[in-house]
Amino acid sequence: MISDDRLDQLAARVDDAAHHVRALPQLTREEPELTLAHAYTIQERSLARRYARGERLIGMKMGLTSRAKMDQMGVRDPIFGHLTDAMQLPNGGTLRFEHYIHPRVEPEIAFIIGRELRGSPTAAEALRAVDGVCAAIEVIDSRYENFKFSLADVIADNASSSGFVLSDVICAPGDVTLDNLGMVMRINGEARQIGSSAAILGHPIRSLIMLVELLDRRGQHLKPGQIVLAGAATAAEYVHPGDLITLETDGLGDVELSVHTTQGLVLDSNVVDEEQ
Ligand code: OOG
Ligand code: MG
Repeated sequence: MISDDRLDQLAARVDDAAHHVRALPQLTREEPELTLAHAYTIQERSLARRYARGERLIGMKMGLTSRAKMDQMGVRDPIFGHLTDAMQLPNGGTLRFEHYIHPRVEPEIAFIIGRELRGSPTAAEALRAVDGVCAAIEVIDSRYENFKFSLADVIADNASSSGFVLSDVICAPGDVTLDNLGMVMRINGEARQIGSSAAILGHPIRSLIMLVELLDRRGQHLKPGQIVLAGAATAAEYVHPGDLITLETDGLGDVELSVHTTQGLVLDSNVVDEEQ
């Protein structure tokens, strides 16, 4: 039996790893009995520590919603995580490499929620609750050594959430067909991942529905204004200082992010405190 204090301790451990940019052994090595319910509790408590530092919840993300991602990570079940304002980077902005352990990028579709969404909605109900749809690059950064984890580990680690960039163009849901929307992610001009929105559970709206159902089981729901990332359509790519990442989509906007280091920056916890 894992005690409540122990869950607090594990939440502090994953949060410290993220905050101080240090890789961590998998929690399930020490706690092989960790259940998915425990893992979501650790996730929530690690988020509480971010809120205490002044971060604000602005949305949710789904992960492992495509076969490509499941195969890449060796984990077969969709999961969700929380997005805070500190994770959002401007389109065309810069990712500060020192603030991440081993960042990877992936092409995504994002929904902007217009109306409260709870329970187990139909596709039509889910679409009616969506105000806007846009393209996104998600930056994931597992806090675990070698980017390796089990299902419970990755849930406890807030589904590797660490950054995201939305396109400037936000389409009305009626103006875009999401069943087979092409996406090309380039690094330094070279096409590295080519995919389709169909790879996301057949249609990204299914990912939104699944998120609402998973939240409902924990007595939660989506609120107006929240951003939802539906999960990557393709495998993720590691990025390195100097890289320029672009995402082009058919009908949704384009997204761009560059990766830099800051010469001479000495990383200590104060710097991370100021700049995360
Ligand atoms: C887990 C998060 C997966 C996605 O879009 O599938 C995810 C990971 O791969 O580290 O964000
Ligand atoms: Mg993702």
